Formats: sequence, structure tokens, C-alpha cells
Amino acid sequence: MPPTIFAPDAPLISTTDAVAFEARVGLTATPKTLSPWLFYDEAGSRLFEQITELPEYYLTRTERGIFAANADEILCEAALGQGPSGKLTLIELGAGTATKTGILLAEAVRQQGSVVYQPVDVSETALAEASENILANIPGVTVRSQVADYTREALPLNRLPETRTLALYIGSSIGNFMPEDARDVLRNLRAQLLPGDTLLLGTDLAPNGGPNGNKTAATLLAAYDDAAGVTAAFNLNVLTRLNRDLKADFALANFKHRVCWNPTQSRIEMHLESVIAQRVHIPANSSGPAFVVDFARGETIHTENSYKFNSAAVEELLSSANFKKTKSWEDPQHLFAVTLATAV
Ligand code: AVJ
Repeated sequence: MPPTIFAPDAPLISTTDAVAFEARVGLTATPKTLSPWLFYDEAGSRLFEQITELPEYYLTRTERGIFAANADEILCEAALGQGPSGKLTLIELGAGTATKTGILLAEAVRQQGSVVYQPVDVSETALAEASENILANIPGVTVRSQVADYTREALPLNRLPETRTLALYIGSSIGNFMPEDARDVLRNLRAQLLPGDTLLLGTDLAPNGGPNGNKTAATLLAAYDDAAGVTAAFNLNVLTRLNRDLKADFALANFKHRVCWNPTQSRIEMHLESVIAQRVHIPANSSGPAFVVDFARGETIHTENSYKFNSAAVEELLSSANFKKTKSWEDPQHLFAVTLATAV
């Protein structure tokens, strides 16, 4: 049976309108902010792929290693002790091009003969690439792509009869959200699941200082401020995007990539720092009239948070959305955690 690719619904507003709105709200706020989804235009998505291969950015390869070492156990646990019998269906939030998911899909096929995979993402092109890769490389997988913004809409989870669901939310994507928003994302997911369904959550770990204290704030700072400057280019690209999409006049040479570890909030913060006092112009657009943005020397635009968790924080987040932790796996250096939880 050929895979079904559902046609996306037309977005409510165009992407450029959404960029215009975000820029107006964020750049007129105090302190100034821009939302991290703005990073991911075509150039930004390519830069992010490059980040995942940097020596300093351990997250992607570490999570992949955890999957490779434990896929059999992860899938067994997810299939265990639940209500109705039947195969697991895998859904993935923010699937992107789904490069790490292949390990889990291949294991699901090994254990149950075939698997239905429902990647959900805002990017239709990423989903097309994901399904092409998977169909070409993992026989036994049926892909049912769904274009949706899981942060704003209820998930279009068209449940198959006689199956249980394993939802994947991996890659530390949850780390971009403030605690209350992270909880709401998981609640939105939980609302689509039945008791006994499971969630596999990938979280980057906080520095560990203890006897296994091999992860420090410096480990984190390096991961977000690499020597080759790829993360700096990724951060600055948001200004290039505003110049292109909104005809703004940001001079990129006047802004610097800045990273800090915020221990109180347990998060890495990325900022763009204005190195001089300057004024930027944004012409009129669908979100309102033209406006100017004045920067003091040293003032920043806060462009991203990346929250880091310890195991208590993961459990607390899960239980706030009615999930109960079943089991978790970490790499030998305790850099990253993958947690399986059951919908209760
Ligand atoms: C895609 C949100 C997981 O927070 O590590 C990488 C994005 N930003 N380098 C992360 C990111 C700078 C990444 N996530």
C-alpha cells in the first residue's frame, strides 16, 4: 500500500505576515525579543543542520547514540503493559527531516513487522524530505505526514483503530519553551492520547557538578558559541531574514552573537547585542505602520532560550501534563536524557 501524504490546510496567515507580527511585538517590547521559530527560514534551517554536526554541539549525536544503544528496550517498554493490544503507531512532534527517528522506526519494524509513522511539522518541505528518506531506507514503514503547528493547534491525530501511540518529542525541542508553555505543549499532546499511550521526550541535561560532574556551564556555552562561528551565523541570520522579509535595515556588522548560562532559570540564552547606539527602520506592513527600533550600545535582542533539565524537573514537567515517567536513558557522560512516560 502506498503511503498517504495528507495535503496541508492553507495557513491562516502567510508566513511573512507572521514574521511582521512577531517583529513588531518583539522589537517594541522591553527587553527586546524575537521568537526562535524565526531562525528557521531556508538559510537558517541549513545552518541548524550544520550546528548538529559541530564538535561542540553534542546534543544531536548524543541523543542518536542513546537511541542506537537502547532502541530495542525503548520500543519494548513502550509496547509493554498497556490497555488494548495492537501495534504501536509512532507520531513525532516537530519531526523536521526526521533523521534520528530512523533508528526507532527500524526497531519498530523489527519488533512488529511494520509501523505507521505520523510526522507532524510546520514545514511541508521538511516533511517531504523526511518521508522520502524513510520510504527509501526503511521498508515496512507507512508515512502519514501532517502539516500542523503543534504549539498552537490541537494535533490532527487521526487515530488508527486497534493501535497504541508512541509520541516522540525529541531533540531537546521542548527546551525552547518557558516552563508554562512547555507544559501546555505536552497537555495539548496528552489531550490526543489515551491512557497507556506513551511519550518519548528528549531533554538536554543541566550541568552536573557532582561526582559525575563532567558537564559544566562551559560545556553548554561552547555548544552554543562554537569556534567555527556557525551558531553566531545562525543567530544573526534572523536579522538577515527581517531585512529580506520586512525590508528592515539591520546592519549585521553592528550586532554580535552573545550567549549566557542562566543558572536561576536553568537555561542557555542567546542574544544579539547592539555594539553601538543605533536606530533600525521597519517599513509599514500587514501588522501596522512603519516604526523605528532604537538600540543603546550593549542592549540586546533575546532570541532564544534553551532550557536544561535534571531528572526531577523532567518528571515534574511530565506529571504537570498527566504523564508518568516509566524509564529514562542517558549517555555515559550524562549529557542528555531520553525519558519514556505513560499517559495517565
Ligand atoms: C533545536 C531548540 C533543540 O536549543 O539546542 C541550537 C536550537 N540554538 N543552537 C537547541 C539551537 C542554537 C536547538 N533546538
